[in-house]
Amino acid sequence: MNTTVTLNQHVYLDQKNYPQGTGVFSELLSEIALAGKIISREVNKAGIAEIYGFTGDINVQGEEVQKIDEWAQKTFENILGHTGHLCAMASEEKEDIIRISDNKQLGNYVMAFDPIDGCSNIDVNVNIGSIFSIHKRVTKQGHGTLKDLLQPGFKQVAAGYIVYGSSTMFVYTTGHGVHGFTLDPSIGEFLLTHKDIKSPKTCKNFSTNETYYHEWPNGIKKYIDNIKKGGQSSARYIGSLIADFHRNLLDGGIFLYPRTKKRSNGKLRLLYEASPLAFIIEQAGGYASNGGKNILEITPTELHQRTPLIIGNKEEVKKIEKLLQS
Ligand code: FBP
Repeated sequence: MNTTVTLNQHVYLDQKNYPQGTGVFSELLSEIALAGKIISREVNKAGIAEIYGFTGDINVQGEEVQKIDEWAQKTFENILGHTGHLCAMASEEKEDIIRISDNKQLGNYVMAFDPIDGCSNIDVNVNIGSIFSIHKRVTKQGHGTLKDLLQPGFKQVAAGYIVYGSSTMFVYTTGHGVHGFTLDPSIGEFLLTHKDIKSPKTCKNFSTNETYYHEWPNGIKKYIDNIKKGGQSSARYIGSLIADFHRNLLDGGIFLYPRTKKRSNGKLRLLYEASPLAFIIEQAGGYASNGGKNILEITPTELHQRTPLIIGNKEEVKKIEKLLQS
């Protein structure tokens, strides 16, 4: 008989890997999962709930704010701000640090998150996702500061994402493998369906927006030209990072959003997108690079820093690093 393991049970057991486990992670991850369930419910009825379209505001990235993005932002902020385990948060949608309310308890962790990644896809019913990254604070007490949030990825203590697709999945790591859970809407629980995910050794897919081909560095052009000649990988690009990443994680592949002439630092954000996914892929046996350096070794200097991102099959990412250096 198959044993059913819920996300909460799994996190609780996972925590035993830490000699000083206090139950904090169990609570944090289960609150993130709660936010995910609420967002999933709304995403599933987005058309009916009238949350398609824009609010009329422009966010810190200079992009029009989608209604669903603003709504998901508030959901994360409200739920996670009440846990008592965070001393600060940062979101792709907010210019500054999100301060925990003065009447709430402060904890020892900080969380960076992207409430909805790829939200421009929601109006056309394409998979989207939420991403989170947790660090232990480095300041001693009080409200968290930039110092707590601007830490390199290798210091993350947990990272994960929720993908809102044909089913809703929660994928996380605390540095002891990568585990995936599928939401059973009939009981409202995430159940373990993908234990100890390992990135396949074969590179079945390559995912990139080839519109930028003429703006790419030569190394990237060469790599993509070669991969096409080889004929062993298929082009698969959804244009929704979590959807592309998730498919490649399970199926084998590589995702590239390199620098271009117009975007010398790429498009994706280090704190909210690249760094958490780099932690996950490394735990699954893959690798993430900015083209010259391991993403996890980059120390951010600002909250909304962008980075080129090449992530997935380790051998292929290393190959690209070499091409870019030659
Ligand atoms: P947003 O945060 O504005 O949604 O941008 C992120 C993203 O949509 C990723 O999900 C996706 O991988 C990428 O941008 C697509 O960019 P492009 O349209 O340039 O290919």
